Amino acid sequence: MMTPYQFDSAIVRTPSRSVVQGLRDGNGPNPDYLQVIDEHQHYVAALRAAGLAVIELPALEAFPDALFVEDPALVFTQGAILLNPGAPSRQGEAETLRDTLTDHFATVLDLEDGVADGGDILTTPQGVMIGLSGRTNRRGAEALQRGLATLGLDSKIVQTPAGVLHFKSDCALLDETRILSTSRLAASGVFSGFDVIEVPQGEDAAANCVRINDALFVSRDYPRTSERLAGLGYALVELATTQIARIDAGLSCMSLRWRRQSID
Ligand code: CIR
Repeated sequence: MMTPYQFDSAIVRTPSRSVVQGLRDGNGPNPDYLQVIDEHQHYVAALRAAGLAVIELPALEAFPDALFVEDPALVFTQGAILLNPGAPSRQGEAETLRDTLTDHFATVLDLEDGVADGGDILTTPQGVMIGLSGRTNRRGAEALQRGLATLGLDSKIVQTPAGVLHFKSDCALLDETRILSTSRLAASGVFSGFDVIEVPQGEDAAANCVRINDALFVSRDYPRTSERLAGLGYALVELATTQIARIDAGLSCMSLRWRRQSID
């Protein structure tokens, strides 16, 4: 598999005013709409600065969480897969991406069974990991394996820790050999064969960073994680995530990223 953090293209979606009603675990405060817009605009600017051509889709008031385009679809050089998000309020989001994906990919597959969220999918040089979670069930994961196989991609099904929204809420690929992970996920042994960097205690939400070409996008709210990663030589792009964190989101969630041509 090609290096899975080299990208030249991305899809994002402008936040809607309804984002203040975005799903969250618990009864925390609403995010502020204008501040979400600000966080999103800085993120899009960082994608462009990293060299990506960014397709910006319009806000969808009917779907408060639709700015998190990572969840309703998967994209690869080889093709795209429309998923079936596990949260009932998000299930219509996949269909809203169909035309855009058809415009940019020769192959667009549909998840044939079950539910699965893109936030549960980690693409590594060793294959695609599919985390079972409250949003991705076994039927969805197995259907996804069939779709990935159609695209020529190997995958395996793993478990997301209990109480964690998505597999990638707790981990990210840093480079060909390294994974950033929370201690609770690393302890499950899913990353044997990788060099695992653990997120410092108390900064679990920092695990949802995203490597894009030479840049590592990290949240500026987790200074000990940033210090650790900078010390390892990564070129950090620090971004505000305080508002999207109120609705359980992080940096990977706000884009679908791919490379048009394989570089193998
Ligand atoms: C949700 O609960 O679906 C949204 N409020 C947050 C989605 C975050 N997406 C992700 O981790 N990939």
